[in-house]
Amino acid sequence: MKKIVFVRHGQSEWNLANKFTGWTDVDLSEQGVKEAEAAGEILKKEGFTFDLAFTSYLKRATKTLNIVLDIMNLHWIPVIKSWKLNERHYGDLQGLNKAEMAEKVGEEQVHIWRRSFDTPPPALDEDDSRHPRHEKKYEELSESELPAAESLAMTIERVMPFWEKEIVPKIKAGQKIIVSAHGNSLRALVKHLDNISDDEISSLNIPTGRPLVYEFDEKMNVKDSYYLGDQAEIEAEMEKVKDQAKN
Ligand code: DG2
Repeated sequence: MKKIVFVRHGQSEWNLANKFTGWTDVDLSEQGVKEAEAAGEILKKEGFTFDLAFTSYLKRATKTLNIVLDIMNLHWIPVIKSWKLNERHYGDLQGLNKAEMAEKVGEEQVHIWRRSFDTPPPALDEDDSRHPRHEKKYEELSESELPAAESLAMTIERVMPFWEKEIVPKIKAGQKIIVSAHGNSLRALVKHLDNISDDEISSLNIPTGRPLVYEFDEKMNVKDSYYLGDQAEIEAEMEKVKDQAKN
């Protein structure tokens, strides 16, 4: 049976502070570290093992992966990092509090910024120090690849070719893979795998630190998908993500 495990990083400092994060490279919170540990423990308990791991360039995802692999005694497996698995770039919203913004501009506007399919948030100026062109780790990106703000549709345009080219062939070759990424880069993947429409995807929310397993048949059709862990807790965590901008 071909499988892959996705995990959204554990709670970050800015998830805790309820701030739009995007490409801001914030650390895990104390709770986030615990969530990553719990993810490693449940994967171990359920008998999972991995040959290869993928993650983004952002430390909340790479650290989550390190913690999971360490707990599973798999710290030695190859890890492929790519900016293509980074969170959706939240543009000029990065650093702003989601609930405070809802008070200021209304919940509906914040919902559009967070969950609309193809409306990007306000863009960063090129000379803004938060723009990725000022960061060494994004030196490899071409002018057209450097985002100043991304919608989910724009995120899909970079995540999906990476999925098809770098990840799918390795699943087909029988490798057991874990991907540690972000709320919206994972929503891009889940949208594709579950064939979710552009409208329906707005109601999908991914909790932090919960392993999400996809099983495939020989032709890479999805056979099953499920979160590991207490299902009622996971549902409640998804609701919390959904309501993050509510006061
Ligand atoms: C969150 C997602 O990204 O936020 O960028 O603020 O998964 O890296 O914590 P993550 C951010 P929402 O789209 O759920 O508001």
